[in-house]
Amino acid sequence: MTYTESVLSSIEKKYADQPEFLQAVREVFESLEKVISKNEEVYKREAILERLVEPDRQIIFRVPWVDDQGQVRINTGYRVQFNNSIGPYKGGLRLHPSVNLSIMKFLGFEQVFKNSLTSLPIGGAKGGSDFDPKGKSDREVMAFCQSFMTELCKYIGADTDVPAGDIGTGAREIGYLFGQYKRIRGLYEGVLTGKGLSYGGSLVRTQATGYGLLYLVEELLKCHQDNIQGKVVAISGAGNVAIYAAEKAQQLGAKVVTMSDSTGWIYDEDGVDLAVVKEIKEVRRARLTEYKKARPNAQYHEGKGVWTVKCDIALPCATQNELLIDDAKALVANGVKVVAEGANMPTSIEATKYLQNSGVLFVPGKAANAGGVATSALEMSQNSERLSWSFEEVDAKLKSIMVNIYHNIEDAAKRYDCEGNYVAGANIAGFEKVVDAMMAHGAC
Ligand code: NDP
Ligand code: 2IT
Repeated sequence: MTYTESVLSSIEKKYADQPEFLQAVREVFESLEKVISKNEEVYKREAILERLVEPDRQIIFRVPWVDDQGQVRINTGYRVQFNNSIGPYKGGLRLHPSVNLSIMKFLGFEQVFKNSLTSLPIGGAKGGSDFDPKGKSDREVMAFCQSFMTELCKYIGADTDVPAGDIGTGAREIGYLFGQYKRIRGLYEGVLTGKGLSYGGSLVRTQATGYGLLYLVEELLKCHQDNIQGKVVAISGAGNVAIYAAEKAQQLGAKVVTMSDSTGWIYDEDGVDLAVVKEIKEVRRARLTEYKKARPNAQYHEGKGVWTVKCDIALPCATQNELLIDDAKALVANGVKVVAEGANMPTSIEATKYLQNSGVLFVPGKAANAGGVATSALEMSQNSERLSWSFEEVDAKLKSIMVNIYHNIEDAAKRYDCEGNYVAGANIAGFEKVVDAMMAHGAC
């Protein structure tokens, strides 16, 4: 058994009840096999892989809050501080009923490599709660956020750990969380990113993940003597990442034909009307069923199915494991050329391999969606120097970071004889920087 296999086998036993975490580790370890084998004795002596898969710290806490009926409600809060070898912990907070330790750990683990790929000094973490913001009043969301931060504030800070948004955590939640942090700690500092523009937020952060995804796809196509103009794009999700991915795709001349939410999906052959989607999702926090009222020619379908349409580019931007083997087969049968992940781990390992073996250009989330956290790191820089940069300045930096990421992962794949395998390239390039810092810090 190689060193990589033996560490994987031991965590498969130890964390058998954490399927998402194991899925994320398996994918990374498979890519690292070649890198590790070049220097196996040293990595083994330094216990590099054992340290990579064990978070520095996992904080789990009770979150009590009072609902509008006066009932006390209890949720579980998490912050998994995974690895701070290259900078302060950084990563979002997810508020969704499915949140558990396995999901927090997979997201934290992915974040370590993603943050490394940005080339900025940020370590990896993730947090959140099984609280469901859907259907809650603003006051209930505020009560939850204040209670959550009352505990979380003991563990975070501008130079320690800087959380941000993720599923269910947007501008409203970040505002309440920041207010409570400031009140309890008495510090006005860049402890969260994704803040409002009036209190230290950065221009472009709202758009960053979606825009960054398209900047990377644009570069990928350019390097394959193609471009995005006139391409048909299928997008899943209708949240922060999906909306701004669609916006940039349209700005670059592509036609976006699908979007989805947790209950169904829309198909608009004439191209999705984003102003309608924004009004439904960002303003009214309603369901995509509403879309057809404004666009009678569009179709609305209950349940899954977004990957059954004919498209050139597929951008999964909703959640983990939303693109499975049958979806991959349907996409290939319909002639898809590019799949780039806006969400974290939306494609199963089996579906990923099928797409790669079918000649589809596949870019994993840790590279393709890194524009969000990269712009968060730019927000941290602005907070540190107490300045705000212009939209154009941040956007240009975001674009150059995404172009850089593409070339770094492409180069890493080439160096290890797997040209065009961007999964391997992203894992290897992300690992190289983190492992270098870990070795420099000694056994810690
Ligand atoms: P949002 O909460 O803004 O949007 C999520 C969207 O996905 C919503 O449309 C939601 O439906 C849908 N969705 C969520 N869970 C499910 C589910 N279980 N089944 C079907 N649909 C679902 O989140 P974000 O856009 O911020 O995040 C989307 C993905 O991108 C996540 O994987 C996240 O980790 C990742 N990501 C986010 C970044 C960010 O900066 N925000 C950065 C990098 C990655 P509904 O509208 O019904 O709630
Ligand atoms: O998955 C992610 O990269 C995010 N949710 C964004 C994290 C951040 O700190 O901006």
